Amino acid sequence: MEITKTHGEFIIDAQHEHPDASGELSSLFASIRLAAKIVHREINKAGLADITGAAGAENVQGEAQQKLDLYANDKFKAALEARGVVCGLASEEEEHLVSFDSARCQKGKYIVLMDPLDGSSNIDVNVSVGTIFSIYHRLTPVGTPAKEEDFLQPGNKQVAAGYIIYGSSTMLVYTTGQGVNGFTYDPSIGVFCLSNPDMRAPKTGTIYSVNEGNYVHFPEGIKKYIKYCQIEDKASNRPYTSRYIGSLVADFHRNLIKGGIYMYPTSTAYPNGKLRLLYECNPMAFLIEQAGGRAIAGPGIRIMDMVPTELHQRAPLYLGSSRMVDEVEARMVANPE
Ligand code: P6P
Repeated sequence: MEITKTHGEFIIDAQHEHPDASGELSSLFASIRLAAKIVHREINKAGLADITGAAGAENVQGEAQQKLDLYANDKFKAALEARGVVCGLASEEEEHLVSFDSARCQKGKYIVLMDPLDGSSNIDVNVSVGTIFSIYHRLTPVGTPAKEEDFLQPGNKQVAAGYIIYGSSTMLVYTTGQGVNGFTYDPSIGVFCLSNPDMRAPKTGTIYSVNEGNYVHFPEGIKKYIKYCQIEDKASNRPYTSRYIGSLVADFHRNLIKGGIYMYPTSTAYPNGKLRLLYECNPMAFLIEQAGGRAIAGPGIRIMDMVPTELHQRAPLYLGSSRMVDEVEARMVANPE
């Protein structure tokens, strides 16, 4: 097979376009690629390697930690620490922020937030899962330990964000603010190859993704939108199709390519929404906006403008094709809580 441009080559080209680039972000991405290859290998033999199944521990959210959650967290943490360009990390699997304490790492000018294995409850049933990451410049002085203020930045300050989806193939999809590009992993040669250059979210679509089991608890505007999706209207290609995998990265990836909207509204179980603002909502919001879509937490509330107050805070999330987000937003405005 003709090898298209590898991710390493793509990053070097991008670096040459920015003469002031120090190569540190390139090095950071090399560590992400390395950890992704290791996690890819374990996921693809999870059933054999006795690393599926709950590890017995619980994460800060009280969710049973699957062994692969912990494994992925450890591999990404180690890879990010090894190169001395990242001074600290926040993770769904870490109750507190991790400040890398070597003098070398404390000179690093980046911090990373991540969900090392989102959707991991699907591992045991062989459904696609993903790693989500978000990268910022640190705010505290280089040479000092990372502090919470480095992590509580609004999403509009992200330097880069992306995900690895471990599905029928493993893909890296990310942005540095210059559009969105997708790279497919070829395990036979161990490289990520450019497969989806300049990914664009269709302005509209016919797929809506939401856990309708929570319907009775949804805000009135969301109920109205779900009914709008289900009512026949050939002129606007309705009824839409309901597709919900229960794995944000998988639902997002499909909707990015085909057009669609993903919604995790407030509910009685999750009065502030379920997804985490810092390492799920913000990175996915950066990606969808760079691809021409929208991401809001409510009417007029752009996800990336929200100022975080806690590492693991949650937020409602409505993101995808811009016109579909417009549609749900209009119904939230017309039916205020
Ligand atoms: P529910 C996985 O736990 C996750 O964080 C997302 O990946 C997914 O979209 C959502 O939660 C599923 O939540 O409540 O519908 O099972």
